[in-house]
Amino acid sequence: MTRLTTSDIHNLGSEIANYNSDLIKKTGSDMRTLVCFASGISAERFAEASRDYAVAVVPITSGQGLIGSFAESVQSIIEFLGYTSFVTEHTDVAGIAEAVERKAHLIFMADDDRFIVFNVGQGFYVDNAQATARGYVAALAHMAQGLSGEDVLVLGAGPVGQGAISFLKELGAQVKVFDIKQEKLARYQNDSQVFTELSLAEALRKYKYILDATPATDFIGFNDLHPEAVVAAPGIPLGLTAEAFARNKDRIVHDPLQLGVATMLAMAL
Ligand code: 2YJ
Repeated sequence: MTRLTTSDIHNLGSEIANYNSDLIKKTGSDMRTLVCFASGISAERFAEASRDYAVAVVPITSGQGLIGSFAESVQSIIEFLGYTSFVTEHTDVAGIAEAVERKAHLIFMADDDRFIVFNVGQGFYVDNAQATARGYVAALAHMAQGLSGEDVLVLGAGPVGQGAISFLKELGAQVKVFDIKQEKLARYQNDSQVFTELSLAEALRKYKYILDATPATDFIGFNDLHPEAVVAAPGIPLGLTAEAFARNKDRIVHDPLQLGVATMLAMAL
């Protein structure tokens, strides 16, 4: 994932209820329902855990340093889902120590390469790429009213694309994958459930359901897409041109952080 900037996430906290309403409009389900589906837990379990779990977010200064309001944005997503959370006063290792002292059960933290949530008591972590993949597949499946037997084109076979492909297979979709780097497709050569596409232009026109897991920008124009295209686009920046986005916006789920973080939370329980 490309490094987020402050402008990608400014107002995220104050806009979260609108974001959720928009998600309901597009998918028929709210964020909570989607992340329960993505993580395979029940709505009851998700609600019950909110009473037991305290969540910390630790700002991390290493590498390129803090992203203004990153930790607070993560916190606002967690709180919107009904969980108690705090951003530690300290950063880095001291922040992790503070989170444990303040009895956090889950600790969110991100540097320039990885974004994880660590489950302290149970000793495992969930990576943002994996969670984002599952969250966006959940959104696509709800927009499509089920993906069993449906063709789905995955663009990009990096960590998010790979995670999406395995969840799509679980859901019984017919997975098609394209990556500009052909060597990334090698892992699917002997996979009878995944078909490798060699022409992006042909694949884009052919398939209605698309999951864009590339970090590339502006490479999908309005006329490139299937007329009824439905798109889940976790990649930052967006692969669709401004025109393609504007003309399909009721059938596109795309955000900088929300669905990925919400799914991390559900998967970490
Ligand atoms: O704590 C902070 O404010 C910063 N260290 C946050 C850095 C956030 N990291 C990113 O945006 C990177 N692109 C890593 C995300 C990996 C997602 N798979």
